[in-house]
Amino acid sequence: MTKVFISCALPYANGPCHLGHIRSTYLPADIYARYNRMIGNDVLMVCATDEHGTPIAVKADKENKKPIEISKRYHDMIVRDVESMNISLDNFTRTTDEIHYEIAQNFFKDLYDKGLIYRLDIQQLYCENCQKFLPDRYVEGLCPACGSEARGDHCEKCGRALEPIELDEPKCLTCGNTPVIKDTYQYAFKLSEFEYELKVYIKNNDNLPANVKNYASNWLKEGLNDWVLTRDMDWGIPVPLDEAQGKVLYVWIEAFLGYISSAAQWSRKTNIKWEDYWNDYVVHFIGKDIIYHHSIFWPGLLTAYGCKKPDMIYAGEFLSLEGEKMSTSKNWVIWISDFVKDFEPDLLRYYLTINAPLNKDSDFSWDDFQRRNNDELADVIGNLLHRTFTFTHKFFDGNVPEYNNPSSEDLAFEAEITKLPDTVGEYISNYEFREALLEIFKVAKIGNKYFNDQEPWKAVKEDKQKAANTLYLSNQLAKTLAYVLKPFLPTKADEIAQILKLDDISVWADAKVPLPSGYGIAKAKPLFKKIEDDVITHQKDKLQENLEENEDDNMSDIIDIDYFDKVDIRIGQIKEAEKIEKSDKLLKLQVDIGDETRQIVAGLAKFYKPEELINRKVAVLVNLKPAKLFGTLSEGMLLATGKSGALLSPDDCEIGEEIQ
Ligand code: B3M
Ligand code: ZN
Repeated sequence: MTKVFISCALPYANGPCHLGHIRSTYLPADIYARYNRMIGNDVLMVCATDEHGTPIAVKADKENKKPIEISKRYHDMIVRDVESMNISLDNFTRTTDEIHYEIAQNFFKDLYDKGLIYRLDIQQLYCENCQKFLPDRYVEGLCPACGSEARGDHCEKCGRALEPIELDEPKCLTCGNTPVIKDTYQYAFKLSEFEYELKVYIKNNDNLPANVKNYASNWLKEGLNDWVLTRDMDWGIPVPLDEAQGKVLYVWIEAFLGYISSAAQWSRKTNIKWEDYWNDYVVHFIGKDIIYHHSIFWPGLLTAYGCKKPDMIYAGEFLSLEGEKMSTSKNWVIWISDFVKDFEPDLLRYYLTINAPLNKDSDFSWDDFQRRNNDELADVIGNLLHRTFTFTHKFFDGNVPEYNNPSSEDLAFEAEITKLPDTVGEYISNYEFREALLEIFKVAKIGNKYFNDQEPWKAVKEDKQKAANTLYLSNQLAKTLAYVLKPFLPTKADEIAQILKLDDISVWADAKVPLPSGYGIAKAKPLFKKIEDDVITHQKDKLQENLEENEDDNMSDIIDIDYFDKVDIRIGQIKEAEKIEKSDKLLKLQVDIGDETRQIVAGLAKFYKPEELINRKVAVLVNLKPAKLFGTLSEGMLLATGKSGALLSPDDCEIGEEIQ
C-alpha cells in the first residue's frame, strides 16, 4: 500500500472561493485523493488558509480592521465553500494557528543555524508619507521584464517573481506616492547554492508535467539569486532571532510550511505520523501562477532542510469566464457560495473536469454549462440509468435478470463495462482527469446505443431472454458507473448506489464484481435534470448586473475639481483602424491627438466596422496609464457610451483641443 501526501495550494484568506480555485486546485486534488483511497492507498490530503502577507494586511488597512479579523472572516467562508463542493480534505487549518508558528520558526532557525540563511544589508522601498517600508504588494509599478503592470512581488503577465525594488515607476499602494530607496537589512536564503541540485531535480523528474518542467527550466537557465525571506512588517510570524526585532517571515516561506503544519496538526489529532506519507509520495496541486515558487523555492528550501522534495507538482491552468479573464475586483466572477445556491455541486465538478484538461486553459460559460448538463449528464448518463432502473421494475419485478446465451452485441458491451474501471483508473493515476471522465461518458453513450438497438421493450414480448440480457448488462454498467463516477461526482455516485442498494462503494476493485441475477434494486428516481433556458438567462443577467453594479460603485464617488483637473481629455481623429486577432471586441486604432499619434485599443468592434471609424473625430482621455490588451499596447481611451458603444463625436472641435 502506498501512502500519498496530497496538498492543495493555500488560498489567501482575503476572499471567498470562486470557480477558478475549484478548477485549478481543489477539484483535481479531490478526484485524485478519492480515487487513491478507493484503490487502497492511504491518503493524507491537507490544506490551510494562507493568512499572512500583504494581501490581507492591505485589505485590513482599507477596512480599518485588524488583519486577523479579515483572515478569520475569509477562513470561515473558504471552509464553507470547500465543504460545499465536497472536497474531502483530511485536515484544513490556518497559518495563524500556533502549531504553524512553531513549525515555521523552527524551520527558519534550522536553516539559519546551518548557515544557509544569512543577514543581508539591502536597500528597500520606503514610503515617506506612510512612514513604512513597502514590501511586496504594498507597491505597484511596471514589470522590468515585460513592461506590464505588476505588483511588488509578482508579475501576473509574465509570471515572474519580483522584488519591489525591481519595479519601474513604483507607487505606494496605500497613498500613491513614489517611494524612496532606504537602507535596511533582511535575512536571505542561499538559494543559489542549490542551483545544480534543482536543475537535476527538474531535469531528471520525468513525472513532472510539461508546463512545470518548462517554466522551471526556463527560470533555472537564468541562474538563481539568493532569496530574501523576511520583511519589515507587523503582520506575520516574527523572525525567531533576538536581533531581528520588527521583522517577520516572508509569507511565501511560511505558506509552504502550511502543508507541513496542517499535516502535523492532523498527526496530533490522529496519532499517525504524517512523515510516512511525505516520505512515500508527495503531490502538490497548485495554480499555474505559482509554478515558480513550487518548482524552485520550495524544493530549494526542502533540500536545505534535508527533506525529500515533492514527487509531483500538478499545475492547473487558468479558467476564464464567458471568454473574459476572471476578475474579482471587477466582479467578473462566480462565487462558489452563489453557485451552490442554485445548482448541485456535482454539476460543476462535472463541467469543470470535462471541459478541458487541467494543463490547458479553460472557460466557463453558462450556455456551455447548460449544454453539457442537458446533453451529456441528463440525456446520456441520466437517461441510461433511468431507463435501466424503470425497465428492471417494469419487466423484471425490480430484480437483476438472468444472463444467458449472450449475443455478440451483449459480449461486446460487456467487454466495455469490464474494462472501464481499469481505463478510468489509469487516466486518473496519470492526472488525466478529463480523459477519465470522457471515457466514462463514452461508455455511457455506448450503453444508450446498445439499449436502443436491443429494444428491450419489444424484446420482452418476443424474446424475453434477450431483454433479460440487456437489462442484466445495463444494471452492471449502472453499478460500474456508481464506482467510477465516485471520485468525480461523489453525491450522484452515492445516489446511484442507493438505487442499487449498495451500502459501500468505497473499493474500486468491487466495481468489477457483477450484481448477481435476482438481486433486487430500489425504485428509480430522477438523477439528472435538464436546466431550463430561463434559469441560464437569469444567471447570465446576474453576472452582467454584478459587473455593472461594480462599475456604478466605482463611479459614484464625488470628485473635486482638482481631481478633474488631472483628467486630460483632448480631441483626436482616428487615422487607422484594424481588428485585433482573436478578439471579437477590440479594435486597434491610431489616433491623431494634435502633437502626436497614439495607438489606442478600444472595445468598439461590436459597434463599428474599422472602415467606419476612419477620420472620425473623437474625445480621447490621453493621460491614462498605458496598458497592454491582447498583447497590444494602448495609450489612452476613447470616450463612448457603455452599452450602445456610441462614440462621442465632437465634430465641431479642432484636433488637439483640450476639454475643460
Ligand atoms: N497563498 C495563493 C496563490 O498565490 C498562495 C499559495 C500558497 S501555496 C504554499 O495562489
Ligand atoms: Zn504611502
